[in-house]
Amino acid sequence: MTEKRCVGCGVLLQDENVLQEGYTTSLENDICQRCFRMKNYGEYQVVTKSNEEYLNILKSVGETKDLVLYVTDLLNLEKNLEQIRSIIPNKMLLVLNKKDVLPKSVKEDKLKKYLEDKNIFFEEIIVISANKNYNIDYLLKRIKFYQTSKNVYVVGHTNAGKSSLINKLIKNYSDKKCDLTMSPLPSTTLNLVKIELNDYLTLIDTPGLVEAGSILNHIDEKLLKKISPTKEIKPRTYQLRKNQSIIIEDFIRIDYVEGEKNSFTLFISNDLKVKRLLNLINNNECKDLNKITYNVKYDEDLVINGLGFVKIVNKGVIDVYIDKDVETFMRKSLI
Ligand SMILES: Nc1nc2c(ncn2[C@@H]2O[C@H](COP(=O)(O)OP(=O)(O)OP(=O)(O)O)[C@@H](O)[C@H]2O)c(=O)[nH]1
Ligand SMILES: [Mg+2]
Repeated sequence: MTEKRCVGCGVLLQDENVLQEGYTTSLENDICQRCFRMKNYGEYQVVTKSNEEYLNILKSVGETKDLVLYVTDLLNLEKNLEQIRSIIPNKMLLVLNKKDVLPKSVKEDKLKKYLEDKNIFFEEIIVISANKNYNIDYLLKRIKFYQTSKNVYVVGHTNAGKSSLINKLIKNYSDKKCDLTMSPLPSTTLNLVKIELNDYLTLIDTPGLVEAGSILNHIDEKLLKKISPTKEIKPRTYQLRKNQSIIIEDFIRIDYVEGEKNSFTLFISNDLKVKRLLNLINNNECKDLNKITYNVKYDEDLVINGLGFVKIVNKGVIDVYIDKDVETFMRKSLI
């Protein structure tokens, strides 16, 4: 029997076990039941992939000489972008996706400069929005310029928008049908999916690395939808004095414990509720969560993996209360 794969996520189709990956009611279908439900009803079924599987896929990409697009979500830039280079030494373009969620005032050149200053080696950095069709023409030109063979791989962390980008390229530049499944849930794509754009270019979608430290892995479906911004973020600025605090929904608390009057600007989904506490003493909200203390220098961001970041203008000390498994870190301010 020939193997048939789901056109949405790349999983091997099977009609025998409803509880296992790749189930479909009939092998006549082109997509698995999970993709069908995501596409038609926005219903999610969580799949946990081991990162080992993902790394093996990346290693196999690294064994080719093909051009690679490393897609990353601008709101969730990785702490160590260059890590990918140790697995994939290929020619690589860094594609910064979801430009549309950052405020329009944020200039592309500034974002590029920020990353160039880190001395990370990519052939070129290209800012796009797959959803809003921004800079996709330019990206295609650069793909053509750099490609070393017909195949071009699209890699990156889960939710970066790899499948969305390929869908957009195929929709814009070919009359082929491309139905890669996209969703705000981690691990949507499950295996390699090859899609021929034309005789000279085949795009290969890959499953994304699931970061253990991403908040996406530690919240329920309802919150997941709330957390992924679909519109331009309206930054929310709070002027805090010592002993004041910000609480995001009921899962993150940021206490300003030491320093002069300071400005905290939140770059997170507009749908998330935020409140300010004017006196943190004797208020125990969220205090059952894990506490991390940061010494903030001038002009830094507190990054909350999977959620976004908080720009802090002056130096001071903050206590962050958050689920112990969610990664946070400080970086030089992006914006
Ligand atoms: N605002 C915005 N959202 C985007 C953009 N591109 C993708 N998304 C959203 O990001 C989420 C993830 O998109 P996918 O294309 O499924 O991401 P992926 O990288 O293929 O994810 P995996 O298959 O899990 O590795 C979906 O909710 C998309 O709608 C963009 O340019 N702007
Ligand atoms: Mg995908």
